[in-house]
Amino acid sequence: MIDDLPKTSPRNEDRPAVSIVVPTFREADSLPPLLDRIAEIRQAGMDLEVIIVDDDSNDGTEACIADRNCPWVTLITRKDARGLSSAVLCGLEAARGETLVVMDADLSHPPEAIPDFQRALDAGADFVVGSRYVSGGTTEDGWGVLRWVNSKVATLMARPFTKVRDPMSGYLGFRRHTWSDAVDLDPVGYKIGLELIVKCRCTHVKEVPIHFSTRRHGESKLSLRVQAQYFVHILRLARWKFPGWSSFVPFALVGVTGVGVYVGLLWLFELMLQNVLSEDMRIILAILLTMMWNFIFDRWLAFWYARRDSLLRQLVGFIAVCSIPVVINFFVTRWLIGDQFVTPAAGMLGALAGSVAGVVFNWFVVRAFVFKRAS
Ligand SMILES: Nc1nc2c(ncn2[C@@H]2O[C@H](COP(=O)(O)OP(=O)(O)OP(=O)(O)O)[C@@H](O)[C@H]2O)c(=O)[nH]1
Ligand SMILES: [Mg+2]
Repeated sequence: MIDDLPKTSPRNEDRPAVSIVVPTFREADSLPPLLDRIAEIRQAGMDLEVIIVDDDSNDGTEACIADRNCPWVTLITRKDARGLSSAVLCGLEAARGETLVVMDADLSHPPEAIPDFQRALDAGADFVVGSRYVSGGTTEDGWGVLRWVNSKVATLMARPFTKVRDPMSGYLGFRRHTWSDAVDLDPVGYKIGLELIVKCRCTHVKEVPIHFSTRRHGESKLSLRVQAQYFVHILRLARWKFPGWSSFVPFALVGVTGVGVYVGLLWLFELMLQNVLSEDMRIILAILLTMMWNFIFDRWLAFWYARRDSLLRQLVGFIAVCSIPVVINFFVTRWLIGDQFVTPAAGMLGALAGSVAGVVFNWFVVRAFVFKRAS
């Protein structure tokens, strides 16, 4: 029995107070019990609609919804599009309520928590998460070690973006204006909650404890491919939220690999080209090839946003900017070789001297003049 509901009178005839968006793929067996439980909340007085976004499951979902003939349930069947996050965004577009809730269809998320979501929003939260990891939240037994570790690692990776204890939760609530203020939503992967918390710039996130049940019907869609997409998602969020660090850290790491490449090339050329090229020429060749290495990986990893610009112009600019550390590298390497150091060691010290001179200066200059952001 659900009583003492927060006040959610409809704003007008056509608009319900709460819209519940339920992405589904092959969940026909879970939908009837889910809708029965939501119907109880409606009967208790909460004005809500349900929007089911199904990716053409062909498992009886359409017949199930048609048979129930509930005016407050809308089924959107996507014929071509696929994916959980984009299904959620599609449902949010169609939702008419002032409060928006997103939940799984498989009964993992108890709909009875929705009034608590509304209360939290009324109390000033700008985002609500149904959480397993706050006091009062629980997870049904039966999670294998692998899944538990998986969830913990994923949660840890989300730490730089939010302090929420359960950012992996797919049970979410927020007001319409929070969602419509979101910028650059990018529905890659599975974790639409994390995407929304970051891109809606939510500062006051409230976690409502829930009991997370294990699904009774159907199969999990959390495949290995979907989990791999999470890394891409985290990378994109990092680039969005911390663009400076997301550029500088790969730039510095590529620089470190460049030292290794340079030393390896010097050593290789000494073994293979000693009788073909002079020492100066071998150093210059190693430097040029290392510069190519750095250019390719910097362009790919550190200055990803400028990959559509002219490659030739960027290459020329990159070589010009690198000329100072390159000259330092050349003379230090040349000076040390044969004196007290064998070639690879001299190369290492030369490259380090060049890198120290170049890492911060080069990054700023290359960023400002070579790999420019589109305005
Ligand atoms: N429309 C749509 N819904 C999806 C898609 N993938 C998953 N879903 C739905 O998203 C919700 C979460 O998916 P689940 O497979 O339950 O993922 P999970 O909760 O992490 O995994 P389990 O706990 O094993 O169920 C469910 O309601 C799915 O039916 C998709 O590609 N398209
Ligand atoms: Mg599930």
